[in-house]
Amino acid sequence: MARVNLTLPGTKCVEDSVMDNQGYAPPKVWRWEQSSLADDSGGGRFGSINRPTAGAWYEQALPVGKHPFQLYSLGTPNGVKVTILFEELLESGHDEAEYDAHLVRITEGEQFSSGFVEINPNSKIPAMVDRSTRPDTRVFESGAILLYLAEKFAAFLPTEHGPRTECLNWLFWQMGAAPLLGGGFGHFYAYAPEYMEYPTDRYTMEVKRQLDVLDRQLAEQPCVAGESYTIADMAIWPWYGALVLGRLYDAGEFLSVDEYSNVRRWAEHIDQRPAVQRGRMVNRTWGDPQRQLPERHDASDFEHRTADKLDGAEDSQ
Ligand SMILES: N[C@@H](CCC(=O)N[C@@H](CS)C(=O)NCC(=O)O)C(=O)O
Repeated sequence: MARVNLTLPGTKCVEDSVMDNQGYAPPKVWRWEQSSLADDSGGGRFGSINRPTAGAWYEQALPVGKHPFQLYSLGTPNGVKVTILFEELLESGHDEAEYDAHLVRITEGEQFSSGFVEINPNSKIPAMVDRSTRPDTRVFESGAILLYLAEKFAAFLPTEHGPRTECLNWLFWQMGAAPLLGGGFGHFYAYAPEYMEYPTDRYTMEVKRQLDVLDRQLAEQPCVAGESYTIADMAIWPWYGALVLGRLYDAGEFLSVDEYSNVRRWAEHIDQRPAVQRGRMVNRTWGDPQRQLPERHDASDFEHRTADKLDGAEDSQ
């Protein structure tokens, strides 16, 4: 295999790094070794749901509730963005934003049912159907869902050209940045079957740079996109807010998150919002049972249907 031997000042020789990696060299053509990746021992925590092909694995229709919006999700940071927005809309008086939140257990492969794939061919939560339109409208990708709802209710998205553009700048920043935090840093720090220095260094560097971007932005203003709280804050908070609050990957000390005092101030402020506290509970199946609402079909569910009040609380994720 030919490889350029590239050495930059202050870096390790690329050739050396490759050889350090237990002698692994990629084959000419990569093939899916189903046996090694089909369970959690070989492919990391999510090894059992990884396949190199798209499409449904089995036939099953999605459940449908009574409200205009049907959300199919799980209380991960990407899912929480949307449940926070729904709860904020309801809190601010948009009664037509009532929603059913159905649980999708991604570790069980429920995102590969035919019903789910019909509304999101990419098989990732969150995905949503708006049943108040004719025909129904499917929306997938958390950023697209936030934008869709914000436009539909003319809320949490500035209308003036300049501020609206700035809000969308940060919304799309989050969509591009978070895979490096989740799929990069989080995967190698928290989920990979063993610790590896090269990817850990690479993604730690990037995540700290992203936190610095946010910290500088929040030094000048209370919210990410300016004076007002918008869908940009709702998109960024479940990832970067959770990180500085020490709730993500147990990585607060490792990343020295206390260095980012403006991000912390912003994160703590948002954490106090009642709608955010409710949004964090929806489709959550781990942690304190009183803070888990596996499915939400009514506003009263927060009081009556938390995991501690249901038969047999679900195991943590
Ligand atoms: N860009 C997508 C990412 C969604 C995503 O990665 N969802 C994860 C959970 S946070 C998922 O469904 N994973 C299941 C899988 O990979 O099969 C979004 O923001 O909606």
